[in-house]
Amino acid sequence: MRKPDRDRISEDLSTAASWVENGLCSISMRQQSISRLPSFAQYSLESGGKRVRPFLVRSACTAVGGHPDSALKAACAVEMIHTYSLIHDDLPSMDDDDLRRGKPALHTRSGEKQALLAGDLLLIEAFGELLDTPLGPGRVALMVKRLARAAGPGYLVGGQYMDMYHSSDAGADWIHTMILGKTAAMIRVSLELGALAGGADDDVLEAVSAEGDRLGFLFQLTDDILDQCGSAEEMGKEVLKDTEQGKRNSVSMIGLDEATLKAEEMASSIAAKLMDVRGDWGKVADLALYLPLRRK
Ligand code: GRG
Repeated sequence: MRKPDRDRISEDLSTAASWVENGLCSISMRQQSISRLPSFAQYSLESGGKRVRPFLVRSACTAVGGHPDSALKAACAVEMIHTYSLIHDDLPSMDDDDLRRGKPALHTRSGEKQALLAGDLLLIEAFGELLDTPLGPGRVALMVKRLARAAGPGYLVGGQYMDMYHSSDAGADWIHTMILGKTAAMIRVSLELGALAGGADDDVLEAVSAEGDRLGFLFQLTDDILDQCGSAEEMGKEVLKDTEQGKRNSVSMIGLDEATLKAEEMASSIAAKLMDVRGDWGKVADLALYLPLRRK
């Protein structure tokens, strides 16, 4: 069985982080300024974060033989939408968190109107960036379509709505649908956009898309485990949130021990499936194996 090499994964994550952060330095919102709004968005974009989604975009692109340059705009777009979702999720009318990525959440630092509008800006600008991908219009259109679907009512926004109106007797299916929307869609689309940028054919795209959903579910499972037994210092955000709010999640449904076992089993199964997909999916498989071991 494949064993994750922690040092190599940290190195790969850090390479992807520097790569996308370089790309984010030249996004167009910085050139158009009739207000201070871009600087608020910039604060959140530059507040760190693991940059897991850009890592997935980059790794999927190279897995199918593409050059990372073709995937940079997609990686920036995905990170911008992810950051918008965190800014809006932290607002007092949503999950009401003051700490994000180890720093004051944007609304705490700069105000609620600023945070709301900075999130709007990032969502719109993400599509502007993606459209600048240096590939033919047909391929870019496919990428835009996938990203719009992942960020829309069937997934990210719809999943967030479900989370906001959590019912106390939510069952396993309801929770699964919420996670597919709130978390997995942005993980899945990261792999999809990277694969599209690298020139993947339909068979590879669909195989990777299915594993993307499972990887996203695993990501949330390990996030819920860390919410129970991780630390706010390491996570850079408040912990025990779901318990405090009486929300059921993938851990409270089955208990910590079973959830830990499930995370390990899912990780091995995803890694094995990915290694069967045409191309070199080793980096993504290693990330799956690393998720149950992560501390932040
Ligand atoms: C407001 C439309 C809208 C959506 C919000 C992101 C989100 C949806 C909610 C935040 C709470 C949460 C647990 C979301 C699930 C996804 C998740 C675990 C996000 C955190 O992602 P990380 O750990 O964060 O990759 P960093 O800071 O490393 O980028």
